[in-house]
Amino acid sequence: MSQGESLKARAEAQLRSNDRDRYTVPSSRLYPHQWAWDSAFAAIGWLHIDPQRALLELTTLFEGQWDDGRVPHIQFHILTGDYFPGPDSWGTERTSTISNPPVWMLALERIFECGHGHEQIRAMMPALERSVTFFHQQRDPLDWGVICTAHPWENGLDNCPAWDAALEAINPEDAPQFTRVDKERVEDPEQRPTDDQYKRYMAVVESITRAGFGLGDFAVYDPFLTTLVVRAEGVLGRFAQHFGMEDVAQRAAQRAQKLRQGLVQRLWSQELGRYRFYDARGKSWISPDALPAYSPLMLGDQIEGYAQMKATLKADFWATWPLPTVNPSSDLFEPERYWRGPAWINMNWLFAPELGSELVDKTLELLQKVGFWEYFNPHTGRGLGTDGFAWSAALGLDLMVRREEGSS
Ligand code: 2M8
Repeated sequence: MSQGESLKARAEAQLRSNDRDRYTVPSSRLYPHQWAWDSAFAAIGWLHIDPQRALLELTTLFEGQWDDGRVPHIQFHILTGDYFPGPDSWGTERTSTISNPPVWMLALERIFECGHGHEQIRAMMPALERSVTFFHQQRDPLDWGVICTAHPWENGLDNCPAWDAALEAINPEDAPQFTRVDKERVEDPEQRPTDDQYKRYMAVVESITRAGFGLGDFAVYDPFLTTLVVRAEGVLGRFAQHFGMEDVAQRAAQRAQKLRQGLVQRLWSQELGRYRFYDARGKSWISPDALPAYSPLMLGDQIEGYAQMKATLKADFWATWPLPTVNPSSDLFEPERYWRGPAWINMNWLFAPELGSELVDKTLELLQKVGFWEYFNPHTGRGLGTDGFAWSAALGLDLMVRREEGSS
């Protein structure tokens, strides 16, 4: 068996071990429920094993969609009490109250372009559109034409330095009493957020509940989430065109255009050569030299700053095992702490189409050597967080297939 074949076989075995029949858990030990963006990434892996299983992953995900369109970031299909915060803490029966980057659209596009699920996707079109319009309707409090994230857990980069200032303004004492379970489930609790950060996360959850599940005390305009909403609109538009739904295609194009303009007019900084975040509650700019600040690169070479950002990523972010989530030369860089420096396979997958085959080769080499860890020290390659992590396996599998197809 070649190295590639053995990595494929291991990725398949990993996904099967995280499989809960209708959905995939990110990690059996640390994250034993259905997370939205993890599930979408898992579907991309399932596509290469069993396309019907990939579609089932996403139809299960949409069972949890709220009437206002939001796809909740966690669904608790089984009430096990083995994850904190569970539904009681969110004030719901079965879901969290925030959404996640709408990468389910990217997963559906990958399934669609491989020739599967056309009828299911056609039937899902109204739900898909609502999953994206939710962000326009409920995540733009200043009417800037950009999307904000309502909780560090909403855009998924939980511990990213972009949230530090806005979290500082949250009173940790507003959080109810709670006991964390995550720290017992990783080898080294130092790789997880601190207790103080957790109190602030929970205080933000409380504020969202108080706001009737609208925006609470945390609202940070975010180039990463905005970029992924633009990409989701692009997929929606292409599906709509394929199905002859001209009005949907037109609406998606208009919304995408508004966000592209908003990104450049509101968040681009010529001086820094990257995009900034803006704290809509504290009314202040946040400009960490972190990977998500470069994410509009994913929108292709028509976006402001494309060449400059690409050059920076290929120079400053080109660690032994790219891509670090914070520039290694920045004071904020911590190579082993969750989203503050480590490399993550989903970020590599998202950036790979723009950064090319070297990134894909490095990513696959890392997975081959180290295994399907949650995140990786970008200098040493050490696997961090939990092992047996679904999206590392699923996206590794997809990168392998793309490399073979010559389309990475
Ligand atoms: C991490 O987030 C959860 C909360 O949603 C946690 O720390 O408990 C993040 O890495 C997030 O991006 C990911 O979706 C989730 C499950 O893998 O874990």
